Parts: sequence; structure tokens; C-alpha cells
Amino acid sequence: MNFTKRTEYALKALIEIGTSEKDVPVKRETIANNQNISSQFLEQVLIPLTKSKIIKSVRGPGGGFILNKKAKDINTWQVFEAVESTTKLYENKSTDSDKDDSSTTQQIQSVWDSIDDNLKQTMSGISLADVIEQDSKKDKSEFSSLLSVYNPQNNGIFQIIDDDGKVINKEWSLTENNKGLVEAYKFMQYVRTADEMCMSYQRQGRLYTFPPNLGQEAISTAAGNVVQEDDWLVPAYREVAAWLLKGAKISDIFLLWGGNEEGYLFSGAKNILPVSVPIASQLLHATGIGFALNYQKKKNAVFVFVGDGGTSTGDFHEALNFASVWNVPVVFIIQNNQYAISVPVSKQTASKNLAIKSAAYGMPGIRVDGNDYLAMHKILTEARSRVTSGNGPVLIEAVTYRKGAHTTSDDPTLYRTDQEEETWAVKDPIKRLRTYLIRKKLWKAEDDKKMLEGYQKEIDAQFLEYEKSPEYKLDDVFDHMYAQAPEDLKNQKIEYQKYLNWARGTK
Ligand SMILES: Cc1ncc(C[n+]2csc(CCOP(=O)(O)OP(=O)(O)O)c2C)c(N)n1
Ligand SMILES: [Mg+2]
Repeated sequence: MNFTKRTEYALKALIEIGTSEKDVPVKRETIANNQNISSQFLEQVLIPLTKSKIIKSVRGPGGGFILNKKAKDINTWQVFEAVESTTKLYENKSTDSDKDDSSTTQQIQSVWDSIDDNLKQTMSGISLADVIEQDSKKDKSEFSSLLSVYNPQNNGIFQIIDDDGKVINKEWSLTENNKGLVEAYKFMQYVRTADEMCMSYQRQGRLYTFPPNLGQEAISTAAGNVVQEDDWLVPAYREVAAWLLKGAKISDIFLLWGGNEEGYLFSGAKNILPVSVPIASQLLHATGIGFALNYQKKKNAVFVFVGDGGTSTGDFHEALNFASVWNVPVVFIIQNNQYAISVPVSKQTASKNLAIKSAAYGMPGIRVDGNDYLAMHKILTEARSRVTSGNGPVLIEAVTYRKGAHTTSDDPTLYRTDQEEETWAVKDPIKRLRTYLIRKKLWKAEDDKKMLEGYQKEIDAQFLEYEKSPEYKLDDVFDHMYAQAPEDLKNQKIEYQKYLNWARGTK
């Protein structure tokens, strides 16, 4: 038995007994599963642990033993030290019988002295209970079973309701109750109303730009409802519902697309990052936050968004690679809305689908119908449960369709057909959930009108309020990038000032 194996066996044996509530000896078979029962094991592992008072009594070779203290009070350094130093003592004794005990002890002492103090401290900080917990980690979520049915290798896609809102998949338990589904429907309608109004404000020159969420509301509403207060939300730029449900205010969204960086702060929301326009850069931040959560031993998740186009970036590869290597609690959500501006997903990748990319990184991946709120809520709930139990990251490809333009600067009629838009119109996420609720008598068709009118009034009142907020300073836009602004930037600032004077009707 070599140096590390001895400690490993000792730890395994202690873990076994540590998981038992009662003061019973570890079973003979348990030890047998870990090593060959032998007098060597008794001498090199069990007796040293008895001498160091970690074990109270040993019942014959491999016959079991009883711990002296509770497992949580024993640290791994104590086990290491007990097993290794005492074993050395035995080995030296048998090979060099002339040496007396005191010189052997001194020799051993000098070995311990040379061991790096930092290592010793780290190992002393890890209790056996931590090791036991890590050892007993299991995926208690249904994620793995879902994965075995909807394997991206077979191009499977997880759905609960069809395009007509009928349940087509009864075998999976629902994670959202009726009340939750009605609230989700209302909220998706609220977000769509805000979305349409932002497009209109931009056309009136009251916002600078806007990337519409139209058609993708189920994904971010589900994410916003699954993300917990202490979880982290790492946005791209097309998931307004999730930001609002995390605690952002609609005024933040107006500020943001009105060009005021104050909007990026999402000041009322806990554990959220700013919107990220540099494609896929946010994925690296998510992996870093996941690493920090593990380091701090926190049991929270990170939810991060990226588009189908974002999967072609180097950042996507780097973030997913290290997320898996470091076993971080991150749920990567690809909103596959079929386009990156005008580039269709067929020109984005030669892979069978986007979820399958997870295989290369050693993490599970699954395709989900992103226009099916019930399926999205289910998969994100299971994913959260899985990652927060220490099982590493997951990749979710939410298949959807960007019904609107890329942003207010884009014209999709130049690169896609009416026929394609009509095919996707029947899959609209709000329409589907609405039909489901009406069929189940949880919603009445006639209740929409009043609700939508109320939302319009509310949003407009908030927009008028936002328009009263002080304008950002021109210096904020130009003055913080360089200590000495280059000439072209100085000229841009002058030009921009002229434009603002013209726009405001002043000279
Ligand atoms: C690093 C980087 N390169 C290019 C751009 C310009 N750009 C803005 S959005 C976009 C397309 C992104 O498509 P996708 O990832 O599918 O997200 P979607 O807009 O469809 O939600 C591009 C290329 C950018 N913002 N950042
Ligand atoms: Mg896209």
C-alpha cells in the first residue's frame, strides 16, 4: 500500500462510518469494496487511526471500527497525519531495527516540519463532514431523466404543450401550479405590451434604440420565475422579462435604451449584471461568478443568456470549457431565435443543433421548445436543482423565433419570407399559454382587453415620468475612455453637441 492509497482508504472507511447516524461499526463488506482486507490494512490504517484516537476500537482485521468523535469534528489533516506518520514509524521499525524510537520520531518530525504550512492549514480547514457531503452529492433533479429522453444527439426537443396549448407530454410532473401559470401569462402580456410601446417610443424619437423581445417572452419569464433572490442573473440584451422579475424597474429599461448608463445598474435588483452588448462576453463573467460561488461554498445558481449567434464566438467556448472544468453552478441558456441579425442559424454552425455542443465540454445539454412556457419552467427548475447540488453546469438550447426586427435599425423583410413568419406565428408562446389556460377554464378570453388597456396606461405613465429624468451629461459619453482624448473623439464630441443643439432647437 502506498502513501496516498493508505490515506484514501482511511478516509473512505471514515466517510462510511461518518454517514451513519448510529454508533455502529463500519461493515466488513464496505471496507472490502475499497481494498483487500489484510493485516496490512489493519496495521497501516486502522491501528494508526486508533493510536491518534480518531478510532475508538477496532474489531479485528477488516471487522469494523467505531469512531471516537463525530465525523464533523475530524479534519482530513488529522487523518493524513495519523495514518502517514504512524505508518512511517512501523516501516522504519521493521527495516531498521537498530534505530531507537526517539530518533525515528525525530526523523518523522522533520518530515512534517518540511511540509508546507499552507497545505497543512488548507487540509485542517476541510472537515470530514465536507468530504462526506461531496461524496454523497447526487443529482436529485429530473434533469438526467429528461436528458436521456431528449438527447441532443437525436435532435430531440422537450415540450409539454403543443401549438394549440394541448398537453402532449403527461409523463413529467409540472413545476408551476395554475396560479403561477396565470401570473406568467399576465406577465408575458405585460412584457409584450412594454415591448411594442418601446418600439413606438423609438419611432417617435423618444428612445435611441431597442432590441425587441417579441416572440421570446416565455424563455425569460420562466427564467425570471425560477431564479432565486440570491442567485445571479447575467443578461445579454433580449430578456426584459427576466430582468424585471429579478427586481429591475421598467424605468431602468427606458434609461438603458434612452442611452443613459444609469439604466445599466438595475439598482433595485439583487445579484444582476448589466446588459451586455459585446456578444457572449457575459458568459465568461457567469463562469467567474460560478467559480466564486463554489469558492464561498454558496448553494446558488447563475443564469446566463446568449443568442444563437453568440455560440460562434471564442468566449462561448472558453466560458463553457472552464465552467465544466471547474464544475460551476451555471445554467447556460441559448435563446436560439433562428437569426443573428440577418444570418440564419443554418449559416452559424454545422453542428446538428446547438445543445449538442455541450458534449464537447463534458456537460449535459438539452433542446427545449422555448415557446412553451410549461416546458421552459420545468427545464429551468430541474437545471437549477441540478447545478445547485454540485453537479456542474448545464447547457439549454431554447428554440424560439425572433418575431420582430433585430433592433429598431433592422428590416427583416430584406432577408426572410412572409411564409416563414407565418409558420412561426402559430407557435407564438403567449397564444399557446393563453389557449391552455382558456381550455382549463383558468382564463377568460374577454378579460384580455381590460388587462392590456391597463398595462398600456401604466407603462405610458411610467414613460412620461422617465422623460422628466435629468439628461445625462455629454462628458459622461466621451470623457472617460482616454486620459487624453484623441482628435477624432474630440471632433465627434463637437459634432454630437451640434446635433443635440439642433434636436433641442437651440444653437
Ligand atoms: C463581439 C461583437 N461582435 C459583433 C457585434 C454586433 N452584433 C450585435 S447583435 C449581433 C447578432 C447577435 O445574434 P445572436 O447572438 O443570435 O443574438 P440575438 O440578437 O439574435 O438575440 C451582432 C453580430 C457585437 N455586438 N459584439
Ligand atoms: Mg439570435
